Amino acid sequence: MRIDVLTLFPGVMEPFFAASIIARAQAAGVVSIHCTNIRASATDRHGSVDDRPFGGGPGMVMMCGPLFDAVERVEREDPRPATRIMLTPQGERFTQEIAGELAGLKRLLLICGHYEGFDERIREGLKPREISIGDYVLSGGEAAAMVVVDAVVRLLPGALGGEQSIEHESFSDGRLEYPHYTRPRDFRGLKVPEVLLSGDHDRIEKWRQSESDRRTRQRRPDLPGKPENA
Ligand code: 6GU
Repeated sequence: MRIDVLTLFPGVMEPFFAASIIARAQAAGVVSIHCTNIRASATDRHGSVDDRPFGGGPGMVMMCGPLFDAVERVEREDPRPATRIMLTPQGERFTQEIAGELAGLKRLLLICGHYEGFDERIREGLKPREISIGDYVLSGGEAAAMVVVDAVVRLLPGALGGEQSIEHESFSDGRLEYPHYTRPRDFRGLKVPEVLLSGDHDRIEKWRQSESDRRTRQRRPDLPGKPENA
């Protein structure tokens, strides 16, 4: 997969993509991530990418020209058609299901805005899929784009190593994950549940299922997950 990110702050994002699982996935050839500064497509001598809103009002608006140019330039760098995604609080809510959908694509182009918003003709002209990561306002799309890239890349075959770790994790089946423990067995009087030390894999599996169900009911009754083997 190839992922392009258009942003005014490539320097904020690059270190994130150069660490941990995303770095490993890139080194393994599973994904390549390219950040492009929208400002490189500005046409005036000040490098303007935003301007005052017609009709007045507060804040600045992302201009059409530099963004259209940046999209067209970056898309020409690779013949595979890119799925355009705009990060905006007005988009559909990002979920694990959408992450899975995006992970099946060959090329993503993420567009990060700043300021008060995008000129509406960016939506009309570029027809991006609009994604929000939740009901709160960020000062720009960068943090949201990092969330989306992280959630997608770790689903790509070969990105994680032990692929079975994905099957059991929270949200993969609409439920929360069961609790985990590691050494020591007794930490300041806090004990590891006996069942996990029993070596009885049937019992352990049943315990994990029931803890997962209990957590989901208690914390996230809105999730669709149904108790398995019930
Ligand atoms: Cl994608 N962008 C911004 N600016 N704020 C957000 C968001 C995105 N998702 C939630 N809040």
